Amino acid sequence: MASCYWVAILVIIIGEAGCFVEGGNVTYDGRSLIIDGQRKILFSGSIHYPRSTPQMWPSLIAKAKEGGLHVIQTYVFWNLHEPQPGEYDFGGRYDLVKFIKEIQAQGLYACLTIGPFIESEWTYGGFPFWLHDVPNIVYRTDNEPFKFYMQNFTTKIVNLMKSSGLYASQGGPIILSQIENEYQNIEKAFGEAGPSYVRWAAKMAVELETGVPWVMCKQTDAPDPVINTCNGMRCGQTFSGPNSPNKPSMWTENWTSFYQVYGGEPYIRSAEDIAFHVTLFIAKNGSYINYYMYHGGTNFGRTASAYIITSYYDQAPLDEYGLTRQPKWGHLKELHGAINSCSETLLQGNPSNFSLGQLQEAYVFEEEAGGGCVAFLINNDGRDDNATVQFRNMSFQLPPKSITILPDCINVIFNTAKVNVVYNERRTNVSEVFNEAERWQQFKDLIPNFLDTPLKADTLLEHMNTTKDKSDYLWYTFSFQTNSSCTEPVLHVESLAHVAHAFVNNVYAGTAHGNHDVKKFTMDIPVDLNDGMNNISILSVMVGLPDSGAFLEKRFAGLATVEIHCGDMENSYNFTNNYTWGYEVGLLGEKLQIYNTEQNLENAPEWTKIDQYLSSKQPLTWYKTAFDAPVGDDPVALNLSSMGKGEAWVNGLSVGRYWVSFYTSEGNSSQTLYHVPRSFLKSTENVLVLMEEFGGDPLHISVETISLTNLCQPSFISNHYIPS
Ligand SMILES: *[C@@H]1O[C@H](CO)[C@@H](O)[C@H](O)[C@H]1NC(C)=O
Ligand SMILES: *[C@@H]1O[C@H](CO)[C@@H](O)[C@H](O)[C@H]1NC(C)=O
Ligand SMILES: *[C@@H]1O[C@H](CO)[C@@H](O)[C@H](O)[C@H]1NC(C)=O
Ligand SMILES: *[C@@H]1O[C@H](CO)[C@@H](O)[C@H](O)[C@H]1NC(C)=O
Ligand SMILES: *[C@@H]1O[C@H](CO)[C@@H](O)[C@H](O)[C@H]1NC(C)=O
Ligand SMILES: *[C@@H]1O[C@H](CO)[C@@H](O)[C@H](O)[C@H]1NC(C)=O
Ligand SMILES: *[C@@H]1O[C@H](CO)[C@@H](O)[C@H](O)[C@H]1NC(C)=O
Ligand SMILES: *[C@@H]1O[C@H](CO)[C@@H](O)[C@H](O)[C@H]1NC(C)=O
Ligand SMILES: *[C@@H]1O[C@H](CO)[C@@H](O)[C@H](O)[C@H]1NC(C)=O
Ligand SMILES: *[C@@H]1O[C@H](CO)[C@@H](O)[C@H](O)[C@H]1NC(C)=O
Ligand SMILES: *[C@@H]1O[C@H](CO)[C@@H](O)[C@H](O)[C@H]1NC(C)=O
Ligand SMILES: CC(=O)N[C@H]1CO[C@H](CO)[C@@H](O)[C@@H]1O
Repeated sequence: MASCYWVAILVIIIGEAGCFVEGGNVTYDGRSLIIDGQRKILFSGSIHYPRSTPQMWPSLIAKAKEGGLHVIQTYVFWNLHEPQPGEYDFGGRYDLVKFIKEIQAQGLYACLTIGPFIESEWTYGGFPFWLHDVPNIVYRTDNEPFKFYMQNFTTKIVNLMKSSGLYASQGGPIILSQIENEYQNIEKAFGEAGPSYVRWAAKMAVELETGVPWVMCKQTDAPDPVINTCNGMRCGQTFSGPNSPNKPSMWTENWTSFYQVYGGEPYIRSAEDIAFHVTLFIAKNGSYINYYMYHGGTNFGRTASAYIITSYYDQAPLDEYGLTRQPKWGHLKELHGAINSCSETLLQGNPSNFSLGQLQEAYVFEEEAGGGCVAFLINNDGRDDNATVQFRNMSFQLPPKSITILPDCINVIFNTAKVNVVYNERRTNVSEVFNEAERWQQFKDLIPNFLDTPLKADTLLEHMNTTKDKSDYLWYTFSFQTNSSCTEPVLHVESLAHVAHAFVNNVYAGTAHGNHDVKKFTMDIPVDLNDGMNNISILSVMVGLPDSGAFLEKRFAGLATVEIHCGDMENSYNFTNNYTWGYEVGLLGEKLQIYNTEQNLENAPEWTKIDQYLSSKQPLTWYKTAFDAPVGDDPVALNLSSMGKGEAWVNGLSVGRYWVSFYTSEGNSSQTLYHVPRSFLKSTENVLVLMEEFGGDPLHISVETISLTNLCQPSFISNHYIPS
């Protein structure tokens, strides 16, 4: 097909580390991608450059290569790269070109998932918030303003890659690009405009002439020559296949775990289950598999989307700290080795499949007479016993819910349920505890009253549109005259943001919060009112912006109803509408950039000593201390289990939000350890600053190092097997 022809130049270049990377002509047919005329079965893994540090990239990529991957896939994070229209940032953790060059230096391929909508549990799905204020914009549909900015950014990225020679067609490592992301999930919401937007996006992308194929994931109507691919946990069972016989069967996101929300337990997907579904996909003609995530990393700063914890896909083959998680990493490495050893036959052989029993089947790839033969013997029966099957006059014992690989149709080299890898576990070693009050300083943030606020409005304003995402925090304030007939007053607040802290006449009155699945929450707290004038200040907090669904630009967050109910309901006050509200965006400490090590002396905050006995009771307080880097190279984490909710900075760099006081149904914090990359640290005098919203106890914070220990008994991990 003419449209499947990709112009390309074959170049061989010498990568930075001195190993050879062959770039070239990337095409495809119904069986696989074809790179320089050679069909390929490719294992890929997602590693997102801003979720780790440039200092970590070489070792993450090296461990991915050692684990048998051929490709590293990353999204491109629009909000980081274009913080204001036409203003770009590609430095430090955002250095996409450096990341791709590191992949190339290690002799791997890259898949660039531009999006530029990426979802990815990333705040606003990767969109810069300024898009919200573009007049008449509707995201991700046939809307001129949106298409303008989408095309503008996509072009910017493609041109950046081209100018660095990074496409395979130029001799670089990028063999694939993605446009849009799981769009079919929301396509119906846009009616006729949905399919026409898909056609526009495909055409726009193809016209950028990258010289390598484009994919659209979860998009069964991806227009030619864009390849439709599968995302999910079990694509060997769920994928309806390519939409053309000329396109290969590709799985662009095979979830190794699942993202975790505050209040949620980690999702533990066993090595055996992943190996089963990957092997099934290969057995059914699949030729490309990407692990989402291979390394999840850390949602530094305020980059996580609504209610998503700071640690991202810690259960991936490489954990948050970049340590190999066993047996997951090793078992998949063995699987990749087994498939690589017979990939020639898989790609050249004729596929056939037949039944071996009620719940057993064989998938066979056999070359012409005298050639190779590969068989996959599948036991779909999850019950305890082995199934005995006959295959080519030989008897095989197939363990429950497993696939056995025979690289020559005779000998077994791998079974997905048989783990031959030594299990490991993480250990922490406490390096320093800050349990002396003298080591800490504190700064109590200001609670603004109605009269102090710079912005007034006669209605409740929408949270995101007011903060412009400059801060998680928005103060809603009002003052009112009470009536002595209001007995037992209760402040009633309904909110569509994530958290609300109420202060009455500068005194903390209470807190309420929502959760990832239920957007609206209600707060009813008894309050003490003065006779006469009262000041009510409610701090509305967002824990990340939403990242999914149609009409993201129209989402409403913030306070929706505010009333004071008196003992007798007839005497209630309603402040929801037709009342003058005062607003303040962000906390005073944020405006002072209190977390920065270099302070502007003129308006430097007044830090004070902390009182050992009162320390754990104070809301909205900043804490500061200093510490030395732990000796050695082991990864470092802060143990914040004594804290409530807030954000932490080390040497002015945010290690992310924390929320340890949000317990799971089993009574655990979703995350207590917070990664501090080694590159954030100096050897001595590292400044740690925390913003604590509820009043946690800083005296029990510790700095810890993380290391791995091998386990003799794998029972702990096996118990967590989640059957499919
Ligand atoms: C690219 O590969 C295709 C298929 O293998 C081949 O037909 C085409 O001539 C190649 N193009 C170049 C420029 O090498
Ligand atoms: C993208 O938009 C910026 C202004 O925001 C403009 O300077 C630039 O030329 C545009 N680029 C393209 C490729 O349209
Ligand atoms: C694999 O490909 C062959 C040849 O195109 C086809 O006959 C067979 O149905 C495919 N198998 C699956 C499971 O799709
Ligand atoms: C071969 O595989 C296909 C796709 O998995 C399946 O629909 C079909 O039933 C299989 N055929 C036999 C004979 O088992
Ligand atoms: C299996 O054995 C039968 C008779 O014992 C023989 O006819 C057949 O060719 C054998 N098949 C294979 C694949 O070896
Ligand atoms: C089940 O099969 C596996 C692999 O074929 C074998 O190692 C194991 O001993 C068998 N188990 C039983 C109980 O037969
Ligand atoms: C733990 O840290 C201490 C120093 O704080 C060190 O002496 C000890 O060897 C470390 N233990 C491990 C297992 O790393
Ligand atoms: C957002 O705020 C601006 C004022 O800053 C206002 O003009 C606009 O109507 C608001 N939009 C929405 C959707 O609330
Ligand atoms: C205030 O008090 C008067 C009586 O003193 C009563 O009539 C009125 O309803 C009260 N207003 C509110 C809002 O409670
Ligand atoms: C308060 O006012 C809001 C908006 O006008 C209204 O929806 C709500 O029902 C009122 N509350 C009561 C208790 O009347
Ligand atoms: C708003 O409140 C004022 C007095 O506070 C009142 O006169 C006016 O009627 C109210 N308007 C509406 C629409 O309720
Ligand atoms: C395409 C696909 O398989 N999607 C599934 C991925 O896994 C999640 C969680 O198990 C399911 O909800 C999706 O339907």
